[in-house]
Amino acid sequence: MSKEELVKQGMQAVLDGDEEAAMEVANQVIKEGINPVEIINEALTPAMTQVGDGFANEEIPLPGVLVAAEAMTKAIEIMEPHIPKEDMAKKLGTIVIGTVEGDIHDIGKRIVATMLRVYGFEVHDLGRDVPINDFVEKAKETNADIVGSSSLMTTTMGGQKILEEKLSKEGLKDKIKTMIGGAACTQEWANKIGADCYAEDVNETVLKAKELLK
Ligand code: B12
Repeated sequence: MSKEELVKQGMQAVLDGDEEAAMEVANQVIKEGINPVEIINEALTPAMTQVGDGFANEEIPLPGVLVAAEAMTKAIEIMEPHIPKEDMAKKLGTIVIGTVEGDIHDIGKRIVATMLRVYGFEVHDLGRDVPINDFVEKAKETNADIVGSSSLMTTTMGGQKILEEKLSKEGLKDKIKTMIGGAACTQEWANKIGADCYAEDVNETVLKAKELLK
């Protein structure tokens, strides 16, 4: 099957929230020797973004979002071990990432974590609903270069400000760069709290993470 056909089917599987179809596409991608990154970028992420927008416009109900997220996650789980990894010797840096306390949205953060790994970063993904202290402790433990936090809700983005304050208090702001992302965040918010950078999507995240470490 051609890549174009798999992109089309992958998109449709996520839009329909069809887990079986998404897994079938993932298996086909591996069988055809296609780089899974292309399918994640060209099919799964745009489809999930479309579903997210549909939910925001009240065109897609909540269960529709959940099945779409599940279909996407299953496909990524199958493909992730087959993503060509950069030579470990070329490790670009260490990143601790997570979704802030009180916030369970993790689809975008997981995509970001996967892609950062693909592009040569050592990524420690703390998951979602992560206490702010855990970001700081993990960063110290792993000697992290960057701490990335995701927040999709206005009610939880305050956690990112607390994170900046805690890092400053521990004297770590000079050593560790911070990145923020997720639907609630903007460049203005990053400026306001003193985060080193804001990235709107996965491609910008990878680019800016590389820039931060230059
Ligand atoms: C999917 C979804 C859910 C799913 C989450 C499933 C999961 N496992 O993640 C479920 C159904 C569980 C859910 C629950 C809720 N949700 Co919801 N949800 C969404 C939705 C529709 C899509 C989010 C998504 O996955 N988008 C697709 C991904 C690919 O995009 P992304 O997350 O933005 O990630 C990209 C970038 O932001 C960036 N990025 C992401 N993280 C990071 C991190 C770093 C460091 C960087 C650099 C970049 C980066 O890169 C990613 C890839 O390109 C959004 C709407 C929206 N437009 O965002 C609402 C939305 C975020 N939810 C919302 C709300 C209110 C809720 C609930 C409170 C609903 C309720 N009443 O129960 C609960 C929250 C529970 C909680 N405590 O967290 C509101 C938040 C409003 C606000 N301003 O505060 C939104 C905006 C919907 C709306 N318009 O009302 N939700």
